[in-house]
Amino acid sequence: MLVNGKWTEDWQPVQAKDEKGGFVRQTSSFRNWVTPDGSAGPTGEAGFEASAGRYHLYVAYICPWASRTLIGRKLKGLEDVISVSVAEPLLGKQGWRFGDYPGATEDHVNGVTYMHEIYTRTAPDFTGRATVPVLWDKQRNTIETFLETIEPEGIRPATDAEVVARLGARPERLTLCGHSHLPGERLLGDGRRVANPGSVGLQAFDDDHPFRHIVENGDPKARYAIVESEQIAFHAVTYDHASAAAKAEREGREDWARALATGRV
Ligand SMILES: N[C@@H](CCC(=O)N[C@@H](CS)C(=O)NCC(=O)O)C(=O)O
Repeated sequence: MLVNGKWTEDWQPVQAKDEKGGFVRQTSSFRNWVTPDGSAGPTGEAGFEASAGRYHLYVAYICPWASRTLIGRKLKGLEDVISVSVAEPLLGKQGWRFGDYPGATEDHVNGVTYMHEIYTRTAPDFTGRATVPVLWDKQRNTIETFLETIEPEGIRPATDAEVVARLGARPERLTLCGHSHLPGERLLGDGRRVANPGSVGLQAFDDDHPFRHIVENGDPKARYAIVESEQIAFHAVTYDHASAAAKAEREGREDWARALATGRV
């Protein structure tokens, strides 16, 4: 199981029994509802709107609860609407695994090897079992980058439709975002704007979450932006990047040293 986000090996699942030996169902950790308009259901957070292609189901065929969700998906005609990844049919030392056991699949959405990684992606300090089934919201996950979308093929500019979906009903005329370190601005058809001021500290990096991708601004200047009465001015300033790179090198970060010196990985 996971303890404060760390996988605890050799833990064997022990299912609770009542005094007659009957099965006691454990309370699910994430219990939210998908509703027609994203309003709250009886429990959990609001905001999970029914939307074709938005959700991904993680199952293991050996698990009766997971199999029931597959039956429900089939009976409701949702096979083209909800995608599925299938874990291998054994609970190993690290729990459910995506691998090459016949009938199992890779994790098509997050590219993880173990189911517990899905839990810590949502709740980095999660404590509890990493069970199947899980219904995963692909849209919220991609909010980590706003003006870009990260896919198995790498990073690409988000489409306007993706940016609109991430903004939801936010009324603000200007939304500032971060994380990708790529300065830029997007004006949407409804007049709302989203801007990324860029990064002061790091002009290039590579990352493997949620998929391997590379970000490069191509020069070492520090980026920031100033917003004044709805106008955003982007700045790229020269500074003593050589000293910063030398410090990174002294501290054993050659990757950062190169990124600081050149803006490339
Ligand atoms: N919260 C789930 C629990 C389902 C469940 O217990 N799944 C089992 C397999 S049938 C599991 O993933 N066990 C993993 C573990 O206990 O570590 C539900 O009620 O739907």
